[in-house]
Amino acid sequence: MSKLLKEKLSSQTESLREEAKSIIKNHGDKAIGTVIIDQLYGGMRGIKGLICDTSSVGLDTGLIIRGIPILELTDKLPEEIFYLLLTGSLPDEEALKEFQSDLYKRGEVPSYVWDVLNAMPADSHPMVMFSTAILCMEKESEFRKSYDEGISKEDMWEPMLEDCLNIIARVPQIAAFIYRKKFNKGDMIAPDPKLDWAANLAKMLGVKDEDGSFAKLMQLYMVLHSDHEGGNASAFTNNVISSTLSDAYYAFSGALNALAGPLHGLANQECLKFIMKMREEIGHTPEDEEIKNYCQNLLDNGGLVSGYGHAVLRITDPRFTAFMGFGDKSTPDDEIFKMVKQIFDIVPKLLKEQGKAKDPWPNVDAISGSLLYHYGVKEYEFYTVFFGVSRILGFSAQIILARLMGNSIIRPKSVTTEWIKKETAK
Ligand code: HAX
Repeated sequence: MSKLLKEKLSSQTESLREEAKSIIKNHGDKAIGTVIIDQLYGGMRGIKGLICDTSSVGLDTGLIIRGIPILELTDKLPEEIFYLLLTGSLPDEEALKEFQSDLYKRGEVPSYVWDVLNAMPADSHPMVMFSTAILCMEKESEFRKSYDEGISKEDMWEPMLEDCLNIIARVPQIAAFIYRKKFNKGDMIAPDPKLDWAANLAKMLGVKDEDGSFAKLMQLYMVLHSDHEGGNASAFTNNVISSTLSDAYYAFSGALNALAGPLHGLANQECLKFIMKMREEIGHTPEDEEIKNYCQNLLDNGGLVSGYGHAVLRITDPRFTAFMGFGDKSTPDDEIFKMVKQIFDIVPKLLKEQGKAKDPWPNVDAISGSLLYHYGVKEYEFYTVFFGVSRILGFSAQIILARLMGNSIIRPKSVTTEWIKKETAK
């Protein structure tokens, strides 16, 4: 076990619990908002109903991790980001080294996972394979074992931490296995103890990377996708499942299934698909006017421009900006990357003119695929798996803290249409 990480968390336990108790005691009955009927029909959008301390997303700031804007964290390692998400501060060198070596020791994936993945139909989506791989490891859960042995509520965060660290350590290998199996890339590639978590993922995928820039992309990718507060569809699913005292294997598998929807994490796959289709239908690398006409036509026919719009943001997603900076440096002449930039110049204006989308700006999914494609990961069905590997850092931090705080089971109230009709008739 990563001693320094556990000690750090342990030392915060009492004050965090006292703080929550005092807030509830002194302000528990204060209203912090109203709920209007529109929100019941609109996916509960904007209703403040959860506490999540790992990160926040401001409509005009984007992702902020423990008070630090994401654009100030782009040179960090995902391991450092996990430490920050969980404890509120970045690790020093000693804590980072200890944490990395702990993760490496936990990295062995049970062999039955390979058997399960090998037995799946060849046309299974990589997200189905990923979610299944996590779920089939549930029998490893220390949390469930401890629960069965009668662990007290106060101590539940410890086996939850244990499970999460085991899963974090194993997902790069699982993702790489899925990639290599599904797309016939050959045998598994072993991890290298000298490499960090993201660099190991890059290595095990087997992508040609002579100058190490694909490993750098993986590092940035894993940092940018690590968390996005607690109310987005996958994080919410993760929180709901774990609030029933289900363990992390159940929670992550379920959360990944939510991430796999085209309005959420699958948008990165859909976005690249959209760009390739546009290029194919136009018949050549399109000029600005051709992109404008194509997108206008799509919107006129009720289509969605994948990678644009957001439930919370009202600015260009800073994660998009970070990827743009990477692409400008590393892949400036790439044809698809250039199309992403053209679309960025054109689509916000079209969405504003259409006047439906509340946020006409690009989100992270509008660009991530173009960079992966440049480095030879052309199988866009796989892209959401990268998102999931990274987001498991945030899922983990959120449910470890939820158990540490002893959060209640999540159970909002639903009402019937009849009830609404009666209320509005009053
Ligand atoms: N293209 C066309 N129309 C869009 C649009 C887009 N990119 N974004 C929103 N709209 C439309 C909506 O479909 C909705 O239309 P109707 O009223 O006809 O139903 C209207 O504009 C209002 O929607 P909104 O309130 O602005 O957006 P929501 O909060 O309901 O949904 C979404 C936010 C991200 C789901 C939405 O913008 C969307 O579908 N975008 C494209 C898919 C996408 O990029 N998803 C990834 C989001 C980031 C993420 O979660 N990554 O994992």
